[in-house]
This record gives sequence, C-alpha cells and structure tokens, in this order.
Amino acid sequence: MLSLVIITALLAFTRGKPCADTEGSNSELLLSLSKDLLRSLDGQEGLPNPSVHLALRLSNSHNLVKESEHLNRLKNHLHNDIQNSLSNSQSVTGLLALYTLALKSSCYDLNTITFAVSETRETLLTHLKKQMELEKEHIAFSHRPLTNYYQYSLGVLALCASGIRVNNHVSNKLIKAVEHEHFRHGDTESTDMYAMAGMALQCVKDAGSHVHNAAELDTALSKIKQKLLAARRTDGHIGNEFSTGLAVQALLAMGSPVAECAASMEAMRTDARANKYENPMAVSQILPALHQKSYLTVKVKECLDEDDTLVLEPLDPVVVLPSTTKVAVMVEVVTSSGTAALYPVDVPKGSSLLEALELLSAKNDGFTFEKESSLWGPFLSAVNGEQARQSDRRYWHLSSDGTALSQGVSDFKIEAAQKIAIKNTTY
Ligand code: B12
Repeated sequence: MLSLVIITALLAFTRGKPCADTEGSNSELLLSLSKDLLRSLDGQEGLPNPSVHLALRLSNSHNLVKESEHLNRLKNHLHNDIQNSLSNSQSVTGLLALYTLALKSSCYDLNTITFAVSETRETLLTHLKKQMELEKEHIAFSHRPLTNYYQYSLGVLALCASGIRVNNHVSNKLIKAVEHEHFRHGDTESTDMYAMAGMALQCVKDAGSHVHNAAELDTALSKIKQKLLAARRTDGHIGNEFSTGLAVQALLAMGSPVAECAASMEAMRTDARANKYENPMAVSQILPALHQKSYLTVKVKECLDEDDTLVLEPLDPVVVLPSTTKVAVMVEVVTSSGTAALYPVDVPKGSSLLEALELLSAKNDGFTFEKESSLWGPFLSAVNGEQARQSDRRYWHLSSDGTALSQGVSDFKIEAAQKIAIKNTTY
C-alpha cells in the first residue's frame, strides 16, 4: 500500500513537471551531448560549423577556451569561405544567417564583421539584408526563394534576433508561403521548414514591427503550430528523428506549454541514449531543445557569469575492424531521362553507404559518383557523370527497398542485404 502511495506521488510529480530536468541522468545526458559537440570541433574536417557553435553557446555548461578558439576559426575560415561565395555572387543566405547567430550567441559585436564585394566593404548584417532582398525578389518572380524556405527563415530569424527590423515585404513572403503550404522536402512536407519559419515569425511578432498585417502573422503562427502538432508520431517524434529538435524549439519559442513537448523530449533523449545522433549537425539541432531553449534565445543572450566546467576526458581509442560478414547490395541508378541501371556489390556488414559506393566505383563496372561537402557531411551531387543541380531543382534521391533514407551517404549504415535506389529527382 505504502509503495503504491509513493509511486502515485512520484507519477504526479513527474506529470506536473513533464519537460523539466527532474532526473540527474538527464543532465548527464545533456553534458555528454555537449562533450560530443566539443569533441567534434577537433575532429572537424572542412569548415568550422556555426550550428555546432550556436548549440554549445546555448547550453548550460561551457568550455570557454575551446568555444573562443572555435569562434576565431569561424571568423577566419568560415568568414573567408562566405567572402569567396559573395564575391562569386553565390547565394549564401543560410550560412550568413547561421554565422550571424553563432557570433551573436558569443555576444560578439556584429558591426565589426564586414565583407568586401565589388570594392565596397559592408557589414555582415547589411549583406544578410541584401541576400534577403534577392531571395524576396526571386520569390516574387518564380514563387520560390533562391535557396529554400529553411534558409529564408534562418535569414529572417538572424536579422530579427540581431535587433534589425525585418522588411515587411520579406516577412510577408514567409507568411504567404505558410498560408500556401510551400514547405516541401523532396516530395513530403518539411517539418524542419515549418519549425524554422515558426521561430522566425515569432521573433518578428515579438519585435512588434509587423503591425500592418498583425492578423495574418498570427494566422501563420497558428498554422505552423497546428502543422507541427499534426506531425507528431505516436513515438513522440515530430516529423522524423532529425526534425524533432527544431520542432520542439519552435513550439517552445511560440509559447507552447512544456507539457506539450514532453513526449518529443523523451523521444529525443531515448534516441540520444541509443547513439542515433552521431552527426554533430543532428546534435546541434536537438541540444537547445533539450535545454528547453530555442534559437530565439540568442536575442537576449548576455554571456555573463557562464559556467566553465565542461572538460573533455581523454577517450580510449576504439579500433573498429571491418566486419568479415558480407552483405549483398544492389544499387539502382535512375537517371533524369528515366533509364535505370543495376550494380551489384558485396560490402562488409555495417559499412556506410558511402563506403559501399566507393567499393562499387573501384569495381570499374561503369559506376562513378561525386560528392560535395555540406554542414551535414557529404551530399551526393553527381552519379555516372550526371549532375543533379540545385539550380535545376534536382537532386539524387536516396531510398532503400522503396523507403526514403532519413540519412545521407556517410551516415546510413548497411546492416542487411538490400536494394539502394539513387534517383535523379526534381523538387
Ligand atoms: C532543403 C533541404 C534539402 C534540399 C537541398 C536543396 C535546396 N533546396 O536547397 C534537398 C531536397 C535537395 C534535400 C535532399 C536530401 N535531404 Co535534406 N534537407 C533540407 C533542409 C530542409 C534544409 C537544408 C539547408 O538549407 N540548411 C541550411 C544551410 C546553411 O546548411 P548547409 O548544410 O549548407 O545546406 C545544404 C546541405 O544541408 C544540403 N543538404 C540538404 N539535405 C541534405 C541531407 C544530407 C544527408 C546532406 C549530407 C546534405 C544535405 O543542401 C543544403 C543546401 O545546399 C534540411 C533540414 C535541416 N534540419 O537541416 C534537410 C535535411 C538536412 N535533409 C535530410 C535528408 C535525409 C535528405 C536526403 C538524404 C533525402 C533522401 N532520402 O534522398 C537528400 C540528400 C541526398 C543526397 N543527394 O545526398 C535530413 C538529414 C538527416 C541526417 N541525419 O542526415 C534533414 C535534416 C531533414 C530531416 N529532418 O530529415 N534536402
């Protein structure tokens, strides 16, 4: 009887504070995710990642020396990369926005950051505003942004969180895109895009600058919330494993009671404990949500009296030997004209799809591929000499036995025999 009373009391307690960090194990999990991100800074190939920086800065425990080293790398390497893209007139809205949010999360003076284009030097925020104007004009002309609505929303959010008044025409285009449900990821609705738009438009609402269409802004925010709640699965995820973090961030930013996200938080914690978030980019999008924060909180970040206790213990080196068990993979390539070709290859169990494609191209059966680097890792850009370009609104879509992959070539692991389809698809 006594134990029943205790269990009932405990249940009532946890129900009353559903998202709160009531158990020590939860704070240990948050610490271990921060450490994973911190470790990823050292092992990083290519550009320093502004999304990882942002997540570290929004966490409760810090390693201020490593964070400041990383800030310097962003200001050098990422800065140079963006400078080159701007000089070549490439669209870099999303990267500029993430860079802005990362600097802001470190309370860095944004007015001191400049880029020179055509011999004119202007601040980061001026360039971001210009990119947003180009994006807006492109929507007016062809009904889609130059990049995508995820980056468009990131741009609105970064300007707004930096205290810049977002042009009404720019936010209106986002409101209209919500109304007309233009948020697609391939052939499905994009939860990530709704989430990012939710944070962006909530920031605009809080800034109080969007007075002319206040009612339309509220309707868009309600619709986003309804879309996110409708995308909840029975296992707690919103959209899929990799959109849940952004979705929870958006719900929190839009003022949802924490109770509404309890199941989603738990789903992410379960995934994290099962090591499903190996990609630092994935961790960087869920960690703020697990801290019950959103990207919107950078707006008020002060960087005072920060806890500086996050230390990395040396890890025992783990040697992973390739499995001796082989699995049969059939790779099907479907080109833009619809012609299909099949390529069989046996790969060690547990290989990544990238390793499988490398083995296949080494067989000289006529299969070749190219990849481009991105914040999420290698993006498959060309197969058998055929490019699937963003400029043509095409990409190589990946699926396994008819189900779309929710990971890219370097993260997806091959555990059993299957048919992988790589299809040149329009979006
Ligand atoms: C827009 C988008 C796309 C567009 C990109 C082109 C465009 N219109 O701009 C398209 C439709 C082509 C696309 C394709 C895919 N995508 Co996508 N995409 C996104 C989205 C919504 C925004 C990306 C973005 O602009 N980021 C902002 C900029 C600043 O960052 P960036 O890294 O420079 O952006 C580039 C890369 O992210 C790249 N990219 C887009 N998707 C993916 C996926 C992978 C695995 C990689 C390596 C790169 C990549 O395209 C971006 C624009 O150039 C994200 C959502 C998110 N939470 O991040 C999903 C997301 C990154 N995509 C995802 C997936 C799974 C895919 C696909 C593998 C789907 C499939 N089954 O084929 C393919 C990639 C296949 C390949 N060829 O390698 C997952 C990745 C999860 C993971 N653990 O890896 C995400 C997180 C969505 C989700 N919640 O499931 N995507």
